[in-house]
Amino acid sequence: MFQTLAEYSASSWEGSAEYDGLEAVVAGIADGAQHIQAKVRAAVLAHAVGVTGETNVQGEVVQILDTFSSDTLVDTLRKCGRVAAIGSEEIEETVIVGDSPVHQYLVQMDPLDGSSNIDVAVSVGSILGIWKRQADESVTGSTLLKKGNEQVAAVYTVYGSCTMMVVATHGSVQGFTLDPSDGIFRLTNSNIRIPKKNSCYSTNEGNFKGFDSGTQKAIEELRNTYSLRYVGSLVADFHRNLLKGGIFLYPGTKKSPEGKLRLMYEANPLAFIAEQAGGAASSGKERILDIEPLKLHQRTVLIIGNQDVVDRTLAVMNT
Ligand code: AHM
Ligand code: MG
Repeated sequence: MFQTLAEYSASSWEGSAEYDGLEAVVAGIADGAQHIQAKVRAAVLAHAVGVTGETNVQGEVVQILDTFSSDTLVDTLRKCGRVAAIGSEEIEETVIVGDSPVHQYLVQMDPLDGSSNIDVAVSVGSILGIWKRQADESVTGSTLLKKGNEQVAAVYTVYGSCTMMVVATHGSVQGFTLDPSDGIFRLTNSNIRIPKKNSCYSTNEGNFKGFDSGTQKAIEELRNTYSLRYVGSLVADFHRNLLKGGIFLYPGTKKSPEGKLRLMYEANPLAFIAEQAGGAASSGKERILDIEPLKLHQRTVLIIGNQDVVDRTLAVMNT
């Protein structure tokens, strides 16, 4: 029998000072993910695909499901009673929830990553980084600006051919699959380690001309060595590479030197998960988890996956 998420959380975190209250936060995410996956699967029939007519803080078109996913996770995280503040891709300012001693956690999230793929039934997901608040730390807009290496946990979900949730804490990466018969997440992929063998590279080859010459050289080498696999949903590309081995790159271009992806709620959580699974993540200049954040919606170049292939790629890029 597969262990349930609740059983796993209780046996791993209950009574631990480092993870006190994490069980409630992860249960809140699981609850939100269930609602989101149901809405994503029913979206076309419920007339819930398409745009809201608004643009988000990054100037990107907001989908109806982006807003639904953000509101849902803010609500379930608020209700879990352990979260002090939330940063969301869809919300310009920090959402401040509470500052009593039980509000120990800070969450940064991309509520629905890859949402431009929804209309065509391609996998999307949610990405969340989890930090701890110091006991006496006040909760303000800048409380969320902590380095990735201070994360205590990170989670992503994939709404694909099945719904999966991957939960990482220090030294542990566990994969749970939603059982559609009873709505319970069950541990199906325990102790995930990124395979030693790298099988693919994932990047938007359409941007090739805009890359600098070092990046072009590195991609040409990857092209001649591995298969190309690119979904265009970071969470789905990352999930495949984590389970099968692979490297994902979203380099900067002349037009957007910092690339497209966001540091706090895309790069940091996935970098934390990759490192706990034996992989690596870099901005091309430094380890993702060491970047000093300056603003909530900051962008970064992201190169993430198998440690040896990330190292080799960086070496070629920087020669
Ligand atoms: P989103 O968070 O608004 O969905 O945007 C991020 C997405 C990532 O999921 C994906 O890796 C990337 O955008 C794809 O971008 P491109 O279409 O430029 O390849
Ligand atoms: Mg995203």
